Amino acid sequence: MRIFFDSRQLEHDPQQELHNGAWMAHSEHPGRTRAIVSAVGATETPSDRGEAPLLRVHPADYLGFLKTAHADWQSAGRPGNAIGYTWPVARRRPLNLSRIDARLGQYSYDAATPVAAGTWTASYWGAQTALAATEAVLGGERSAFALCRPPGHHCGADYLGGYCYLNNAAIAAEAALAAGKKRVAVLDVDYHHGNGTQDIFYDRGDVLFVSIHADPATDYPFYWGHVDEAGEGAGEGATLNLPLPQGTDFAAYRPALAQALERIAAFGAELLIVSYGADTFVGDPISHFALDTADYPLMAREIASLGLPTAIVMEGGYATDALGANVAAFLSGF
Ligand code: SP5
Ligand code: ZN
Repeated sequence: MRIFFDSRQLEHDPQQELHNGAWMAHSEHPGRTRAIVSAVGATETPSDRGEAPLLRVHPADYLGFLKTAHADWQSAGRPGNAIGYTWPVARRRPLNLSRIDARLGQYSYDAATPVAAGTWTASYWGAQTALAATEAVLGGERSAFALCRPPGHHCGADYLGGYCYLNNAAIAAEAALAAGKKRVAVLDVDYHHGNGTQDIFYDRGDVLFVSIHADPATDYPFYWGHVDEAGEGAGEGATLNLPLPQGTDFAAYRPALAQALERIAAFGAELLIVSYGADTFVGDPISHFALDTADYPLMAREIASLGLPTAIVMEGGYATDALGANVAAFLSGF
């Protein structure tokens, strides 16, 4: 399988996240990616397709914010990483505010997603990595892997969150549509609900979003990923959420996966994007499912049995010591 990776993604090195009321070392660190690189073998560097494919998902003002947020933070005399502390919950509207704290609140939804010096550069090359893998499957590859970092599935069109800044899976889906595909499916198997991807395509009938994840009643991101979220307008029925309880092992995961794949087949997708998170692993330090390394090839084989051209995009997975083996195991199933 062709594997795409750009080492500039390592330039994102966030220092801390707010967790249960205290600052903790950030879970989403460059060592994750190094562990995957050393386990998967040779990788290809993506070429630069520019900002146009990013702008199919994210508005220009959001990209502008991301590019300068850390420098603006430093100009305001602040130490460390840029992070918000006030959020416009009521009647959020596109005010053109200049104070960095106001801009951070406008363009984010949590305090777990700092903007560091290398965040824009890393996110940009992460998106290019997703585009390269998508182009490979559009060009006839059966499957390709985008080793993206930072992850993408929690951020929406104009907000960051959940360790995510650019939505790599959504950028990939839009690229496939721009290349002439009529129907694209995104299957999100990260432990956490892919709220950003869901939001981007919620009212769209051309992109099916299916997610298997920890029940948001107990797990981040809490507000999204409940079973009754099924899309709206032209997207009515083109969102499917399959939340599962903490403790779920692969035997209990499998029926949900079968239901997800049935829906994707019925939708008539011409291309599949898989948001793959290895945080469903039993040893993940911030998650509570019980899948094992040996389950990932089985999971992948079932997904591959759809017979669709498939671009796999890396999302979460925080058990760094097992991460390389888990990703390699998943890819081996294709
Ligand atoms: C892409 C992805 O998997 N994002 C996950 C976002 C989870 N956000 C916060 C979960 C709370 C756990 N915080 C633990 C901090 C320990 N350093
Ligand atoms: Zn996750």
